[in-house]
Amino acid sequence: MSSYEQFVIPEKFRKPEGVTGQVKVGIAGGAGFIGSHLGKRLKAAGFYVKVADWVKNEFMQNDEFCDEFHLVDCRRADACDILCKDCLYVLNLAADMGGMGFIESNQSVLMFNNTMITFNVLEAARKAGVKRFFYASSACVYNELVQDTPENPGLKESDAWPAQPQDTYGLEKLYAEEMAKAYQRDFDIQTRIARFHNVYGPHGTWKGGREKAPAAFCRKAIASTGELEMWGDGKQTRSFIFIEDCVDGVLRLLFSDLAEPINLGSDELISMNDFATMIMQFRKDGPLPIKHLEGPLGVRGRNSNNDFIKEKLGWAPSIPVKVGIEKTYRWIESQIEKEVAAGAKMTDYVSSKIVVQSTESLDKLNDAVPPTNGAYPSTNGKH
Ligand code: NAD
Ligand code: GKE
Repeated sequence: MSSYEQFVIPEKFRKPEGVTGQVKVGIAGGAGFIGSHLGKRLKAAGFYVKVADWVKNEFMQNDEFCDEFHLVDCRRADACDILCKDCLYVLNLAADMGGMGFIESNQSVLMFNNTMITFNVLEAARKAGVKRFFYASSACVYNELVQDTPENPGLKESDAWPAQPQDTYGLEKLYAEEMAKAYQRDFDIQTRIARFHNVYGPHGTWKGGREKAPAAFCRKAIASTGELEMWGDGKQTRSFIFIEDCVDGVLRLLFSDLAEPINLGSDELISMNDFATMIMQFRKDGPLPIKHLEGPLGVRGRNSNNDFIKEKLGWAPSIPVKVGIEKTYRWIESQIEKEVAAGAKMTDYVSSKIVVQSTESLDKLNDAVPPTNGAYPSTNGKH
């Protein structure tokens, strides 16, 4: 089955017996990249979408992806109660997250923040009587020892245990998975867990340090002139899933019977050198030489094994990376054009930053408003 055929949510979930009016769905982190795409899709399917996020979406008005927006901090139980009230389904997409320029240099703060979010959203969902719960896990849960060569044959779901994730980001995700599984065993709540493998597409973070390789390479290919900078020797490998496949996969999983964590990723493995070269084909004057720099590298090779998702859902992501990355490139090009017209310089975009850890978000835990000074740089300071 092609992923271009969008999943249609079965009527029994859209109009369940005994529910009058629109079914309410809550999305924690719903102003973020994946959360806002999911909100848009759920709204179009007829759901009433509630979003809780501590920032507003940079690229869309609230009514494009939700019916109700709560500017709140999901590390707080009271905020999560507001989100989950009257919801039949809840999706937790909130996390303090980013690519290699963020997760390696922010190990303590992100672990605290994400643990608080994990606890509070799930417990609020249980208290509110939510029936189905989705948790956004990550390929970062996998044991680093099975990711130490570029020729990764594909990580199977069972490769997560025995556990040795590379960073605290992955360890927290693994713990959160276990918590969701335990809630399902012990309480009247169905939990669904997907391990995303590097999701990319329009509206994703593309600058500031939290962006991942797809957006960073597009941005640099657009702005660079002599050479394109890259962390590492470029022989490290990954697979990348386009946002449309990701949204479709989340909905297929949420409304399925599959209660075990599954990979939600592409199995199209590519080296960073080949990926950057592919992206540079979209430049008017062709590819540039690659300049390799020291930087945070992550694992040596990571790929998704999709046997389990095919067996259980009869579907797997299939949008070729070349197709998805061209759409992403064109979108980033339009963002750069806008910023340059407003006074930015092309040279602002040729290097990637590493986000330095700050305790600002910890210090503001009990404040009514989220931190504003760049603790969440994807907002450009807008709240
Ligand atoms: P994102 O940063 O665009 O979205 C996360 C959202 O969570 C943001 O809007 C952010 O403001 C919000 N958030 C963070 N802390 C919050 C808090 N305390 N209270 C309220 N909102 C808060 O990232 P994304 O790419 O959309 O990722 C969504 C989820 O998927 C995250 O859980 C992430 O860890 C997971 N994931 C993403 C990828 C990927 O490649 N994008 C890969 C693996 C896992
Ligand atoms: N971000 C980024 N920016 N990465 C670069 C850059 C750059 O400018 N130049 C080279 N790279 C290299 C990184 O060093 C890494 O080896 C590879 O590209 C991929 O980096 P990434 O996209 O930032 O993130 P990873 O795939 O290593 O890890 C991400 O995995 C996801 C799950 O698959 C995590 O950071 C999480 O965002 C997420 O859980």
